[in-house]
Amino acid sequence: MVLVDDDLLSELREATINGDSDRVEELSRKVIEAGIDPLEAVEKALVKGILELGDRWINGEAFISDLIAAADAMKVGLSILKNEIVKRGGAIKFRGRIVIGTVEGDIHDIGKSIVASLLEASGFEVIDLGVDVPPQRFVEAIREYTPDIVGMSTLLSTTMLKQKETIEMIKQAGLRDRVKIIIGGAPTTEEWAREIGADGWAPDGISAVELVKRLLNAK
Ligand code: B12
Repeated sequence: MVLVDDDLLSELREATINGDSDRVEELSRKVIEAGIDPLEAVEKALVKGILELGDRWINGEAFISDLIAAADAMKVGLSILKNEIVKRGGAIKFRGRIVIGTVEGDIHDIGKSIVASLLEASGFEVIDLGVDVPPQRFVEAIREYTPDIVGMSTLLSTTMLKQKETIEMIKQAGLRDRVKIIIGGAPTTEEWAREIGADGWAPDGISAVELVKRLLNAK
C-alpha cells in the first residue's frame, strides 16, 4: 500500500518538524507495524524533516528552539527505528569497534548520531564521545577503547580544520597506524578527507556503514 506508506512517512516528517516527540514515537511504531523499511523512514521522514525545518530557519521562518525540539524528536524516532533495523539484520555479530564524535567547537549531533545508530544496527560497537570533542579526547579514547576506526563529524566550515588537527595529534601520539580514520559532515568532501590524511569519507549514514565494512573487510 504505497499511498498509506507515504502518508505515514509524511506524517512522521511533519511530527519531526513540529518537534512533537510523543507523536514521533507513536508514528515510528506505526511505521514498523506497517512493515515500512526503517532505513527509508529515517531518510524520508526524520532527516527530510530536519532539513526542511533547517531551510525554514535559514529563511527566518523558524527559531533555533524549533530546530532543537525537532532534533530531540528525531532522536526518539531514531532509537525506535534503529531497533527495527537491528531486528531486520538478523543475529548481530561483532564486526569491530568505532569511536565517533563531533569535533571541538561544533555542537551539531544529528548526522553523527545517525551514523552511530546505523553502525550499531549493523553490528559494530560504537563509543559515542558526543559533541565539541577536543583533539586530545580522541587521542585518549584511542588509548582507552582501542577502536578499529575513529570517526569525526563536523557541520561547520570553521571547524573542519579541527579534523585535520585531530589527525595530526593522533599522529604525534604515535597512534596513527593503530586506527583507520573516517570523516564526514555536510561541508566535508572526499578531497578534504584525502588532503588531511583520513582513510575515508562518506556523504551519508548508509554509505558510512559501507565504508566502515570496506575498511575492516567486514562482510
Ligand atoms: C539542525 C541544525 C542546527 C541545530 C543542531 C541541533 C543538533 N542537535 O544537532 C542547532 C540549532 C543547535 C544549530 C546550531 C548552529 N548552527 Co546549524 N544547522 C542545522 C541544519 C539545519 C541541519 C544539520 C543537520 O542536522 N542535518 C541533517 C543530518 C542528517 O545531515 P548531516 O549532519 O550532514 O549528516 C549526514 C552526513 O553528513 C554524514 N555524516 C555526518 N557526520 C559524519 C561522520 C562520519 C565519520 C561520516 C563517515 C559521515 C558523517 O552522514 C549523516 C547522516 O546521513 C544545518 C543546515 C543544513 N542544511 O545542513 C545548519 C548549519 C550546519 N548550521 C549552521 C550554523 C552557522 C550554526 C550556528 C553557528 C548558528 C549560530 N549562529 O548559533 C550554530 C552552531 C553552534 C556550534 N558551535 O556548533 C550553518 C553552518 C555554515 C557553515 N558552513 O559553517 C548551517 C549549514 C546552516 C546555514 N546554511 O547557515 N544548527
